[in-house]
Parts: sequence; structure tokens; C-alpha cells
Amino acid sequence: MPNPDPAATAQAIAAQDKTAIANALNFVEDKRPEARAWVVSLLEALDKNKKTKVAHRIGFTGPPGVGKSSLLAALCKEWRAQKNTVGIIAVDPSSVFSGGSLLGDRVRMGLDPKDQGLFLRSVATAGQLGGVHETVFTSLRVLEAAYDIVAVETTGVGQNETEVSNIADTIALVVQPGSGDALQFLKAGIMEIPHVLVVNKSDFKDTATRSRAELETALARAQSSGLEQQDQSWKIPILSTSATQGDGVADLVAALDQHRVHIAPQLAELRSEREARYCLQMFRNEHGRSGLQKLGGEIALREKIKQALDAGGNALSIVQNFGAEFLKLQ
Ligand SMILES: Nc1nc2c(ncn2[C@@H]2O[C@H](COP(=O)(O)OP(=O)(O)O)[C@@H](O)[C@H]2O)c(=O)[nH]1
Ligand SMILES: [Mg+2]
Repeated sequence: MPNPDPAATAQAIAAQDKTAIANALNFVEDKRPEARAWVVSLLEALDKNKKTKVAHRIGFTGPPGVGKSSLLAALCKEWRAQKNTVGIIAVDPSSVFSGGSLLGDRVRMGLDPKDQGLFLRSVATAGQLGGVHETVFTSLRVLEAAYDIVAVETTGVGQNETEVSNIADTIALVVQPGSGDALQFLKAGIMEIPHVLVVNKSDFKDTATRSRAELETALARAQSSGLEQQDQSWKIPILSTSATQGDGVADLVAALDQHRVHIAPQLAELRSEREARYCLQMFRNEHGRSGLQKLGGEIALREKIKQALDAGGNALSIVQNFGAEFLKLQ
């Protein structure tokens, strides 16, 4: 079967055609060179008919089992009630969105599988987080051509958070009561990354209150001991939610929205900065330190990437082009 026409696919995506969107995501996840070339054409076509409304890119991260998927399902209901359309990618093999019980899960979570304004996709990690994240950003680019809010769920601590911070405008870190997660996060030095902290399972009343207090202390201590917070003018809120009972979900929606409004004046700048970091990281994943050195070192390459981005190039083709340049020098 011939590949679909990228321009026609771009239009179908903008019209929220779920078959076209799913198809495009299949191409994005396909590592073969011809698939990549098709995706580059698609991204160019998507860039040509940009929406006037810029989508909010949100990352949800945290250990497995804390309720990220459940929380996203609850958020979806709230967002849809507010007439926002939503596209979600869960990078998590155990996600409630995944597997054969997909439909059943959605119904159980109270999400309408026929809802035109809601798209859920899960990506199996297969132990290859770095690899998955390479495609997630491109997948988000596809989804944001169709929807108002695009969210990605990732599991884990450390590396994943750093990676997701190159992709999303707003990062929510989700923890659960009684696990001591908050303190671990501080030790791992990743407290600088999230913009919103969520203690889910607030229905575990006492431990939830204790965890929240623990998190508040930990955050205050980290901030006073000079731990870098990327954006000093943003006060990181700590929210308690119960995904299963719906408590605090509206407040979380409001907090995420407040962060979107807060960053709006610098959004273009923040995104281009992050996109350059993301390109650099993809290049490093593929070609290692020797690749970086061959192309003049990290700082020089980042500058070249920025120029290519400013000239309107998309991340995928930029990384490909520098990859080709490096291979020629081999
Ligand atoms: N009691 C309670 N259980 C929850 C809550 N949120 C999620 N769970 C349960 O926690 C388990 C893991 O949830 P899931 O959303 O898959 O977590 P994820 O791995 O972070 O995506 C499931 O059994 C959920 O039903 C909550 O707010 N309260
Ligand atoms: Mg999950």
C-alpha cells in the first residue's frame, strides 16, 4: 500500500480524524528510514497549517502505581467538561490505557471511547525509555495539531523526568502517600523539574496529610538550601487529589492552567530552548560523545541546532541532517 499523502494526512489530523492520527503515530513509532522521511514531510505539512490556538503540553511523571493514569482519566473528564479537546500518550506498559482491555478500561474510567475530542495512545517501553522518548515528542507534535491539551505520562524517577522536561511546558510530579517518595526525589535532585506537585490517593486520609506536610517541608528546605528552580517566579503548588473519588481534580486543572498562563509570555522562547536541548539529546543518544565532538562539541552543536530551528526546521529532520553530516565525517 502506498504511503498516504502527508498534506492530506495533516488536514485530516487537524479535523481530528482518529484513523489518520493513529496512522500518523504508527509512522512516528516506525524507525525505518522511509517512515522517518514520511514523518518529516508530515511535520512540514503540519507546520504549514498551524492552529491559532497553541496546545498546552503537559507531562505527568512519577513512580508506577501512584495513580497517574487514573488521574489523567479524571482530568480528561474535567477538561472535556470545559470543552477542551485532549490527546494523551502514556509511555507505560502497565497503563490502564494499554492492552486488550483498552475499551473496557476507558468505559470503567468513565471515558467515552467515541468521544471525538479525546484521543488516548499508549506506547510500550520494552525497557527502552530513551528510545521511546525520541518518538514521544514527535507524537505530541501530531496530537497538538488536533487537540487543545496534549499530555504524556511517563513512569520513573531521574532520567525520564529530565527527558520529559525537554518535551512538556508543564510538568506535574505525582506521588502517593506513605511512600517517602518526596524525600527520594529531593535526594535524586529532581525537585527542580516539576512545576506542580501532586499527592494522589488523598482518600488515604492520615498518610496523605502527612505526605503533603513532608513534601512541603522538603520543598521549602530544598529551596532555601539554594536548589535551583528553573523559574524562580513560579511558586510550585502542592495539591492533594483522589483520582478515584475526584477530589482535588478541579484544583489540579486550575493549577496546570495557571502555569500555562504564567509561562505564556515566554512560551516561544522556552519551547525553542527545550527543543534545542531535545535535539541535542537525540543526537547524543544516536551518535554518542564522539558524534558531539566530531561536530564541534556540545556548545557549538547546540548553537547550530538553534539556528536550524529558528530557520523553521523541525527537530526530527535537524537531528537527521546532523547525523548524516557526522556519518560523512566518519
Ligand atoms: N485509593 C485510591 N486508589 C487510587 C487512586 N488513584 C489510583 N488508584 C489506584 O492505584 C492503582 C494504580 O493506578 P494507576 O492509575 O494505574 O497508576 P500509574 O501506574 O501511576 O498510572 C489502581 O489500582 C488505581 O485504581 C486514588 O486516588 N485513591
Ligand atoms: Mg499508568
